[in-house]
Amino acid sequence: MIPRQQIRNVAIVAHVDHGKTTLVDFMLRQAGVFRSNEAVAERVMDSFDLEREKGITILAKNTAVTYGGYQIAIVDTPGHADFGGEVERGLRLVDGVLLLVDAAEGPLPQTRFVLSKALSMGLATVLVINKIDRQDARPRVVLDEVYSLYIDLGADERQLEFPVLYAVARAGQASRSLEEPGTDLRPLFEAIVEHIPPPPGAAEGEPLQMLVDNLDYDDYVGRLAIGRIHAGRLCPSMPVAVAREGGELIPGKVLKLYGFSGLKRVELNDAGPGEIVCLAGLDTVSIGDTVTLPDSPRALPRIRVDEPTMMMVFRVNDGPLSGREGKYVTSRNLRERLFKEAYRNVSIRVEETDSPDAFRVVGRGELQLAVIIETMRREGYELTASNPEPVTREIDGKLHEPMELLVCDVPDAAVGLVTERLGPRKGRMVHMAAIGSGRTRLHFRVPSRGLIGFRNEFLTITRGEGITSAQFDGYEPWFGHIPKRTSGAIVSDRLGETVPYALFSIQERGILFVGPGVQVYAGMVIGEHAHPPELNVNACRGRKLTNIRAANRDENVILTPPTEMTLERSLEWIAPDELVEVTPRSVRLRKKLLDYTARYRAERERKREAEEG
Ligand SMILES: Nc1nc2c(ncn2[C@@H]2O[C@H](COP(=O)(O)OP(=O)(O)O)[C@@H](O)[C@H]2O)c(=O)[nH]1
Ligand SMILES: [Mg+2]
Repeated sequence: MIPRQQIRNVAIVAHVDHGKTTLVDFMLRQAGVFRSNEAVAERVMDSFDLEREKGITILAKNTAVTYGGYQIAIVDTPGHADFGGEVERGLRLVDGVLLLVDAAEGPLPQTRFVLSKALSMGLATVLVINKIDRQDARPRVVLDEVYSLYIDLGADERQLEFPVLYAVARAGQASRSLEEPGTDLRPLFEAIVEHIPPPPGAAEGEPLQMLVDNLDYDDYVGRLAIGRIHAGRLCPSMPVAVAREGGELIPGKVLKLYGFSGLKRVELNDAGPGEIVCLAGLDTVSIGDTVTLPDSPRALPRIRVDEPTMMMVFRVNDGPLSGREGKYVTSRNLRERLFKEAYRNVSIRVEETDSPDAFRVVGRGELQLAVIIETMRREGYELTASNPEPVTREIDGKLHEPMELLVCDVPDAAVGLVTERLGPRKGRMVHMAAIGSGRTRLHFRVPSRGLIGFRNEFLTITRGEGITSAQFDGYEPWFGHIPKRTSGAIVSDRLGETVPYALFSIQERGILFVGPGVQVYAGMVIGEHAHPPELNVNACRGRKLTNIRAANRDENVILTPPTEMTLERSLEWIAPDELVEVTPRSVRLRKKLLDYTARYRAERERKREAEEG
């Protein structure tokens, strides 16, 4: 058991890309976790496939190092707003945070979110102004901006006395002053030991209380519960009880007890208050439960996270090509998998619908839902997903919708265009300021649904030079109609394989999403057309062959390469009467109603209703 005074539990929080996971790399390295000749992947904590591919952190994960006789547990957290629930979950493990802020970008929406959570939980903070090596770094201005943020968030005097470090995480250097460049991370470790308090003690003889904060799985010992001991003592083969939601108490036994050391789990003989541990043997445990004693149970407050704001309907893939590529295609497969997701992901909710084949999946944003779909398709699932919709609320009898605070850093020349494009999306500018280097920072309040598909548009109009991020920012009365997409769909009118000759003429009518030799079906969306709602085409029509023509039938056909519709792009692009069909090997777009006549009738009906108002 580690004496409580020697424990420091700290989370690293920041806006996305401000350098959290890189800093953890060097903390692990400088704490001697790796052998000097050991090859270690960059951002080693981003161990999840999708994290490595996207270059972002998706799940909060913990590790631990020893420094000068102290056990420092480190929780790396995601910086993207969609994964805010992971930050809230991670903060329940710690007594303080390292708040990282990029010396050029300064505090951004997620900085505000993570700091507001840390301050409201009364956690100690250490400010790390990172990336001071950047050409456009402005550390002094950024320090002022961070101070104003603390004050704006209502930090009390004690919370305002935070130490400041200047760092180059990518070089493993930190320093207390800008004048003296750092050589290693010792000043950071010192600041953690000095300024992050040890975990609060628990009275001798207090019954065991361990809050389950995360779940994992081990092929040998099965489900693992990760959490922090708040009181009492834990050891292997000890009888315990799991206090569940609603007060139910499930008896169990600790099979194995582990601590964390670097990237490894190490077996422990016992552990006490303040330690973050991992135990095996409780197969029904879920996040938020308390592991306590059967004869004197004492549950801790559960982990509550902010309400989700974005919803999609996941449905069994009932398209003509369903079941060809996936292992899991039935509604029973889908239900089991989705409820398992909700079980281990605190910021996801799954709800039944009136159809046994469809489930409402509610989360923090498009990216979070897209990550779930991508993970499931890699596991072998097939499904269809509807376009993302905001989760509305009735407040004082009036329909309200979720709002976002959108911050855009753009080259000065793009200010007008960005503002103009946010107009029809009901975006209102609330603040504008120059941030140097010919760039302007714009703040908008926008309905969440107004931002669906905006990310790609923003990158196009700022030619990739803009940075944008958004953060949930309360509710406002419904803003009325926001056009999701002004263009129409090019729809295949039959089942078959696309041929170059047919595509050649279709491509003049719009942008194609498919090339030749692709399996299509009636009702499948194969491109974008200038005029809504749709253009029905035969993409499988070959050239009428005569003897003369057979020889050189396709020589004059030049096809424009199709626009690749990634999963995220597809989810942003589809209209309410369309779906994204997802299988392990394909992402297709389709109309909800595959039959043209049925769509025609539905469109007529819609128009009639619109006229009747
Ligand atoms: N210039 C510079 N880049 C850095 C520094 N620290 C991290 N980066 C880069 O910033 C990017 C995002 O880093 P990451 O650790 O993933 O950020 P996170 O999203 O906060 O975890 C990566 O390309 C890093 O190499 C630094 O001190 N200076
Ligand atoms: Mg990260």
